[in-house]
Amino acid sequence: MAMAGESSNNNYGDCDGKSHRKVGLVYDETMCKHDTPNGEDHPECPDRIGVIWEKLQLAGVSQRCVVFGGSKAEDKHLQLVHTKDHVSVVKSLSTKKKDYRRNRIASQWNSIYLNGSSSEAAFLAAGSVVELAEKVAEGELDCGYAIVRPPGHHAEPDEAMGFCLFNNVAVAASYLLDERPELGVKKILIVDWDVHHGNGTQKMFWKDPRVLFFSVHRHEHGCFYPAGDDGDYNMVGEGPGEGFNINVPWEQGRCGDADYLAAWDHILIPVAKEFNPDIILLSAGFDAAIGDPLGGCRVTPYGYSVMLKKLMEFAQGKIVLALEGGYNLDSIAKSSLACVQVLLEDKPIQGSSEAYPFESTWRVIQAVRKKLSAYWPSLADVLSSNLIDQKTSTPIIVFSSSDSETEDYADDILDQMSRLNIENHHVDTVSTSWRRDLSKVDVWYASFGSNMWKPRFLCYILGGQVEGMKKVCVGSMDKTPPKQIMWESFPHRLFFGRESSVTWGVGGVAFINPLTNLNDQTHMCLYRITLEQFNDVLFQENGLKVDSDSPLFGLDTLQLVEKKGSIPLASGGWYGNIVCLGKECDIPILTMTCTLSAVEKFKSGEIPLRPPSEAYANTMIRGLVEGGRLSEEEAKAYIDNAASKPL
Ligand code: Q9C
Ligand code: ZN
Repeated sequence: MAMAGESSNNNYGDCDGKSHRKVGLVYDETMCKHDTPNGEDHPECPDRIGVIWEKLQLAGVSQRCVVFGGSKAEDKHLQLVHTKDHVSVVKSLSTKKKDYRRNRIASQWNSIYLNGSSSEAAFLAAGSVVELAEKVAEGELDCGYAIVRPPGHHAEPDEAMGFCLFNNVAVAASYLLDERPELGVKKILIVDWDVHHGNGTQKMFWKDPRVLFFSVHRHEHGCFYPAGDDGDYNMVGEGPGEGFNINVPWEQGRCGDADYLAAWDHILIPVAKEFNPDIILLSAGFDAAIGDPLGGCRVTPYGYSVMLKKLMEFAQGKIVLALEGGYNLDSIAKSSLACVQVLLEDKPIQGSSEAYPFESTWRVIQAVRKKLSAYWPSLADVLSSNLIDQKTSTPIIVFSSSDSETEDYADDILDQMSRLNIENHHVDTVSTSWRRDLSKVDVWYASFGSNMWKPRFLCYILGGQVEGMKKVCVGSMDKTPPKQIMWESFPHRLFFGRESSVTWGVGGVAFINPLTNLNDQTHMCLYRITLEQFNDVLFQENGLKVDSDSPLFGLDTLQLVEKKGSIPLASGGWYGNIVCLGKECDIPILTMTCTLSAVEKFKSGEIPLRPPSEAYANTMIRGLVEGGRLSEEEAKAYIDNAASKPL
């Protein structure tokens, strides 16, 4: 509660002694009423804007902004980009008495649902972006964020699509250019970072050089929504608008901060400098965010804040964000908060991203630069090989090419969310110290289970998933592949136990008895990696996050295991015991298995012995065969033997 004498409705400003920018926010609960007609679940759900608003309030951020309720768009403003017909069809939706009439209309469009409140919400969404853009253009506000739904960027002149009824951002841009010339807005940059291509916006300004449209989106050669060639980088605009349409079409999902920031640094920012916009409108979908169920990308709140910050260098910081997509409620709330904090300029951006762009990202960026260099001289230089050598290669991934590939790895997503959350930034700085030391020491990691198949092991280094796995690996922080690989046999008993695993489903996984037994020989594939990477493998094998601020297995423990041969770790996981199998080239050979006490429990039956699943056994067989260690028959017999003998 505010005390007497204190201003309780101090909308923005210097309550903490610092000066902030005047940031507008639009939020109106009425837009929550647009919903599916029968109450079925849908990703574009009413709660989306509610959770964002709640987050901003709880963080104490909305209180420092100037807050507006929505206002309805006027027909004549909507008709700047939409046909008269389209505007009147959307308007008529509210007067339709029966759902089935609306359902009929919805079914003529692609990916649209409608209810009795859809029309009102659509008019409010568009009108709110218009109002906010007007206030920023006038200088009454420095910048702002319109938390609106339904989204807009898929809506075309004469049709709704992709959850969008009116093209909110396009309406606002045309309003400034055509209806308010006295405001002096002559050039508008529209940036669309929604994971989907802004096909509607592209169409509306296709021949218009006053609007530079930049869309970065998952494209997959035209297989990702809204499928087709519209989002291709060859689509540069036409007539006077030629060169004023820029598409950055990702060839794959899983793009993250590094990929987006590379597109910013090597395409958008240089072009924006040349274009020199009077204002920026941002189609701010948050469905490229990590954890989004439709996007399959990995942009973090930190990534969004850096992208936004870079845009604020233009047009004296006049920028208007309008919410587009974004379907993970937690992700969109956190990403929105990060953006509003940047708009407020109230603290430095904190966080870090350790990954490099994908190889395919550099390919796309180079193609875009080449195509657009005819119009934007700053894109003409060829990118240096030092730069594009900094990349993450894509491991073998078995994914569907649908618009969702995140279902299978919720756990990893949650791991990464907490790791990369801007509120947890300190983790990165603390954890780097042990990493620096351990990155200088090499070890041989001796694998005897599925990791014998190199592509499977590489998932622990590069991240990813191969055939047979039910879960994606996050990979190591250091993605350098193994420096050397070789095979050896060791006198330890191989066996299979546990009912099921997260990665392989029902069936046992491989262990060795930490004690030697000269009657047993276990084939192992040895990978020469750093001790830092070994820890990241250990974390992942034990279901732990890789962002720990201390290693599981440090230099002191390395010394100890070389002396003792076997030591248990405080991992709590199934592979909580390190065994030193000897040395090769003066480098210790380490493996990870269960503890001695677990072996006793396997023997007593307290923990079950179980043969491996087919997928797991096949992965081991592939490793042994492709590694040239055994023939297929030999490999099969070897595993059958280990799986059937009593301990
Ligand atoms: N296979 C926005 O993010 N998906 N719209 C349809 C059909 C539609 C996304 C999938 C995705 C629309 C604003
Ligand atoms: Zn989208």
